Amino acid sequence: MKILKTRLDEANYKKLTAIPNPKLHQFVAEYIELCNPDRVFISTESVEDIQYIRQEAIRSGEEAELAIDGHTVHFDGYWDQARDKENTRFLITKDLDLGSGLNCIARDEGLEEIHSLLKNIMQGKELFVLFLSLGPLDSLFSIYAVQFTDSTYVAHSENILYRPAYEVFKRGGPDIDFFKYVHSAGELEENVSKNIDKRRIYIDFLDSIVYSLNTQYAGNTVGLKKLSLRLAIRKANREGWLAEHMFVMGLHGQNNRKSYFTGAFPSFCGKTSTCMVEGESILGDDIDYLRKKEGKVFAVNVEKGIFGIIKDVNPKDAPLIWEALTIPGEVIFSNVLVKDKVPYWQGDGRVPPDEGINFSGTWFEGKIDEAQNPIPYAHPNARYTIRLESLKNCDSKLEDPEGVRVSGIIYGGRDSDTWPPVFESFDWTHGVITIAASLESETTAATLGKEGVRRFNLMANLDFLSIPISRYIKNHIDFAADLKKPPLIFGANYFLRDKNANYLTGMHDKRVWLKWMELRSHGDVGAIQTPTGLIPKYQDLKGLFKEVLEKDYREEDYTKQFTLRVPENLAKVGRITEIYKTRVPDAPEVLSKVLKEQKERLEEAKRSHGDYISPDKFK
Ligand code: SPV
Ligand code: MN
Repeated sequence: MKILKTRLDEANYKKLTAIPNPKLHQFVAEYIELCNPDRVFISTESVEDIQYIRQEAIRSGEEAELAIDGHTVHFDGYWDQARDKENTRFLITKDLDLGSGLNCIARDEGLEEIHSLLKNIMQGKELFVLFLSLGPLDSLFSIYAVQFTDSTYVAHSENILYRPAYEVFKRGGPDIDFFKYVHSAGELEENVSKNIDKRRIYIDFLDSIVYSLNTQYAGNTVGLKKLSLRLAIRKANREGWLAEHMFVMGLHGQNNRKSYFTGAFPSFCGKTSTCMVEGESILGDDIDYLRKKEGKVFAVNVEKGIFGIIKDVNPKDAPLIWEALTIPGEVIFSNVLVKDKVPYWQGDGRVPPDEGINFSGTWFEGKIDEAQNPIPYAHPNARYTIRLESLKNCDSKLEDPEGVRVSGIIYGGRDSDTWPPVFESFDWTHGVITIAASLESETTAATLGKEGVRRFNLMANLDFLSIPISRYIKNHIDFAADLKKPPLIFGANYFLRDKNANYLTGMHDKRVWLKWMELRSHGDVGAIQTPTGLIPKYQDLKGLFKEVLEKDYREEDYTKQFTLRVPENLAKVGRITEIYKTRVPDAPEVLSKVLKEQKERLEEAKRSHGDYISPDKFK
């Protein structure tokens, strides 16, 4: 308390001590001493405090105002445009078993390194302390969190993306348990983190703290986003629920019926475009918590905003996001091109200017980087940050502390040749194993390295796993195994191609696949049983194409899309079996059994019908 009294001015001391929580005071004092900021701002949820952070973001230069009221732009450094997997490490002790394949460092060594990097790192800066909630307030799902940051951009983003919880901390007294994040952008040069070689994201489970240093990119810095997902996966593991890298959306069915679905897709595979399709409603695009109650599964969105990929947002393909980005209101654009206070990005449907300011500083057509590579006018991972409520299709249950009842779970990846556009598993365990735990996605030009290489990414959550893979799969299998009517599990693939590499489905067809899944979750349509799962009947899809897209759906298109590709499916079972055999030797026994059964069904079908089996053979 003595430290707090000397380091905080009277108003901020009052705000902090209005929360009667000694653990919190201890934490704040400890890191103020270490980081040594010039000033400390304790943020309540008052309009003035929220407004102060917005203004400071502009005054400090981490954000700049754009032409439209409420819009700002932020740039991350040239080498700070994405999550840093290499320098994201778990601090481990001898008795902390994370299994193999995770990036770890001994806790003593990691803490020593981090604490020495943190020493005086905030000198000359203002520290912001924020109180926030993961999930809706006052709910069984809520996890509370305290964010330390010296970045006005990070503080501002958190206020857009998460629910404020200062009042909850005040009411909760000494009993509130919370996640903690200590972030510093480090030394800045032209408002971006300078010491990228000292970028570190260290996760300490024993203290529920994540440290993030010398970076500004939100995926590395915004504590409640991916940093908390790693902490939450461990908490969920202890407490018997699931923390997932999933959207959650409402699908609108007959007679005003609404059914909620969640969905996991690796980055750049159509996740946001799925939960944003016309005619349905969105609760969240990135992270959910799932819990069971009275034999049913419920989900909440951990966030209340979107930190979304802006590439390809244009009036035709993403009209609702486009609208939210072009009317007055709070929006942070990041890593776009700015000319005359107007932001431009790839795929926005406009002709970009040939010069402006971008993530490389002053940019001009033909500019190259140190490695002689051309610098694009906007980064492919450029983003926007908005509140969900600024979208017309925001679902009314976003803040419901009960969450929404989950009818189905969708897993999708970028897959040119194996999965059909949509299919359902035989049951929960079959879905967890052959769809979720078998999820792969092909690399795109947007990621480093070769294009079209398949990457294993179970539940699209591999980057965030903080428990052994075997345990994570077992938790999924167990989660709904005791439910009479667990959510249905579906696979989706928007990237299927024919032999000549032509896409077999249209951009908007996902609207039909979603409607079919909604009908299935109520038992309103039948399905055809194939060796890998249940697929739609032609007549049902024909009706839906007419109803939803006003399109005549031809049987020959259906046949091409839903033909069972036996060699590709066998190859997939082989790959996945091998991955588990080598990387997860302790995987639950049922995994190899279910994969083996899938293989046998495929081999039998091949004996009867050959390599490529049209759906009518299974009728
Ligand atoms: C993702 O890459 O899955 C994102 C963006 O949602 S990030 O915040 O970088 O994780
Ligand atoms: Mn994500």
